[in-house]
Amino acid sequence: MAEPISSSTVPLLVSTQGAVRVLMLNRPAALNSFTAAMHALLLPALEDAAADATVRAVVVTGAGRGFCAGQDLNDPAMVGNVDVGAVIERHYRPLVLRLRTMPVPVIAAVNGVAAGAGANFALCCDFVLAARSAVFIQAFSKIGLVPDCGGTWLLPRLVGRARALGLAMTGDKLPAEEAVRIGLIWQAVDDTALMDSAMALAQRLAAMPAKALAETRRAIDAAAPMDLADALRLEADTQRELGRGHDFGEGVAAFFAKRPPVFTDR
Ligand code: T3D
Repeated sequence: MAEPISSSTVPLLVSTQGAVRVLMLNRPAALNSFTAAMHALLLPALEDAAADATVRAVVVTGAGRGFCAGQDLNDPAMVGNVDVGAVIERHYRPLVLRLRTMPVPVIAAVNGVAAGAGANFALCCDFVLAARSAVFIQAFSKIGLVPDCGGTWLLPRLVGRARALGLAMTGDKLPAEEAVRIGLIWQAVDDTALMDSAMALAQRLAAMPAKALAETRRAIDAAAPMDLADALRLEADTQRELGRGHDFGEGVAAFFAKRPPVFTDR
């Protein structure tokens, strides 16, 4: 299990509260923008959470007034004649694929501005809870790029083509409450209630059947390009597998015994 890291200069702070792993991006002076050093900690921290059977939910958040301003445009690894595609392949592709295949739910607690890859990093998570003062910005067009970190795939699926194009082409700030209204994120809460709300949701999810939740994400993502017949086949296959697991038996037994279930599959 990862130990809490206390040094304030470490770009990622990792802590554990019960069954919840909390990852805090920690470069507040640069709005927690991603550096190679932060990436070097972030993916392993997710791998570590995925491999630790005691972890049943993950919360990602940011230190200070911002959530994440995307790629650090000052990172020495980025300055000069850089192959931007290589940066995406090296850092963002594995990050997105890891997030979308985590064996436990991941919640983004967006405490402030989420821009560029920072916005799409949050949108890759299973739940996005945002402070009411937070804004989401597809900042890429302002620097001559297209949405990355999964943005081209996620945005139209979340809000439809018209809004995806509007957000991506203008790079305008989208306030948290408007993001909820258009279906981009799960919830906006008072700024002071953000972490308590995120932790309460995480603890609640941690008591649920982790494997079924991860399979729910996988099935919903996989069904998107399928026709109905194939999606029904996928549902049957997934239920067949889950039906053989401990958690299904436990859930049904707990229901009839009128007691809380204890789920363990992962
Ligand atoms: O090669 C590649 O780039 C590939 C990867 C691409 C993925 C991407 O994420 S591309 C998009 C990169 N992100 C951006 O373009 C966003 C840039 N930041 C902003 O537009 C603004 O900072 C915000 C709208 C996010 C917030 O504005 P505001 O007024 O609240 O804060 P600020 O004053 O602009 O920023 C505060 C500090 O953070 C400031 O530093 P200073 O002047 O106090 O020393 C600013 O330079 C720094 N900062 C903000 N964003 C970044 C950053 N430093 C480095 N990189 C950043 N992305």
